[in-house]
Amino acid sequence: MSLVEINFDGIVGPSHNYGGLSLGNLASARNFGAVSKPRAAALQGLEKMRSNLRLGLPQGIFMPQPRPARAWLAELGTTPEEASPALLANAMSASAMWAANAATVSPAPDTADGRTHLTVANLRTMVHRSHEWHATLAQLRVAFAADAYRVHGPVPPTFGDEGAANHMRLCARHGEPGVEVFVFGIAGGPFPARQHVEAGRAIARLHGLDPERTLFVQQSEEAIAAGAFHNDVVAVANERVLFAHELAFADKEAFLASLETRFPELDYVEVSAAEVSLEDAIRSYLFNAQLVTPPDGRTTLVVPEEARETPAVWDWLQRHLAGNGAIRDVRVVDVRQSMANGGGPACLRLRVVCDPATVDPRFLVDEAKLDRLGEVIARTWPEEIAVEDLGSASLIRDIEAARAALLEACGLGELA
Ligand code: SUG
Repeated sequence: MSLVEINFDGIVGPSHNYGGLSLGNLASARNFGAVSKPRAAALQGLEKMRSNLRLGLPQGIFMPQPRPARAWLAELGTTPEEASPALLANAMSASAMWAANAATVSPAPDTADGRTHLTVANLRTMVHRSHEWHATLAQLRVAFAADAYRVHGPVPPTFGDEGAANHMRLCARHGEPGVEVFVFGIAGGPFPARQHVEAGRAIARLHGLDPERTLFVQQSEEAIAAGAFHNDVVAVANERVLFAHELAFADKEAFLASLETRFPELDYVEVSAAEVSLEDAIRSYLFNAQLVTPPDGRTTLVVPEEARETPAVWDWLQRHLAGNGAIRDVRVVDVRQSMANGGGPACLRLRVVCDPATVDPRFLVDEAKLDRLGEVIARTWPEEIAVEDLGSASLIRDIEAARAALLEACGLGELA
């Protein structure tokens, strides 16, 4: 059995819009009311996947969810036609595209029963995301139906859980045992702390993790207050490397000391606040990058265009590359439509270390399949959506038909 890391990207759904629904997510607030471009957004996502395939990385996909979320509206005793504009907006978000919030994943080498465990995130803090888990769970159960996996329902919503966006794993190589780090928030200034420590503890128990190789670390209040609504906005880990902003964690020294005790090979790369302010880090999403190991072994950072456009960030990256730091290469991708809602390259993907032969092949892609998906999207995804039009009957028809066409192209009609 050969274990590799596969990035599963959420395909941007046909209802992608700027509803301004995420308190504490500065981009979402800034772009509230802008006209979205769902077709361009989904095609940008496909191009990011293509670029990662060309790095030699395997690539997976998740399907968009049914929107409007009719089942959720029905639980609330209403329908898309009758719901208030506010409820309808919460039923129309394409936020499931940010697959880093789909689940927390513990690969087989870390777990007591030698299976890969996935716990779907309850996403209870934001109304528009609180109903995602039903469709996500259904999809995970299809993609990871093999014996090699154990897919768990959400932890009780009393304790907020936003999935892999607040989880990091340090290991010598992906297929070897790792140290898992669960990051939680307590306070966030004016903004909510979305990840509760008890959610992480529950997941660690359910996944059968070794307490000696599991850490719980508090995110700094300053980072949340500056707009780091998930830890993956200020830190990212891959194999031996932890790449983080100086102000990411509440008690950095204690965290690094306990991590180094458990994982002496740690290669910690810090960006100081003097070099890159929290504001620039969050605006550019320097850390919401995919830190990956292509087959040539050169640790590569996949950053959004906004990182190149932020001088302090781009200068830092150039200095790091010139100094032969842990990050050997930087790739730039255009995911501007997602970025405008606070979702960078890392938000769009869920990492699963697994044997590709055990994954339902309908969730894996090569370039030819990306071409086919691109054709469906170019033909069926709405070109633009203005928030005022979310209730339009013809738009809703188009959105539902577009998703159905994609499911059919992927042979995943059972998710309808
Ligand atoms: O939960 N944005 C998402 C962005 C999630 C980013 N994910 C990670 N950091 N891993 C969120 O805030 C915006 C929706 C709107 O405003 O319409 C939104 O949900």
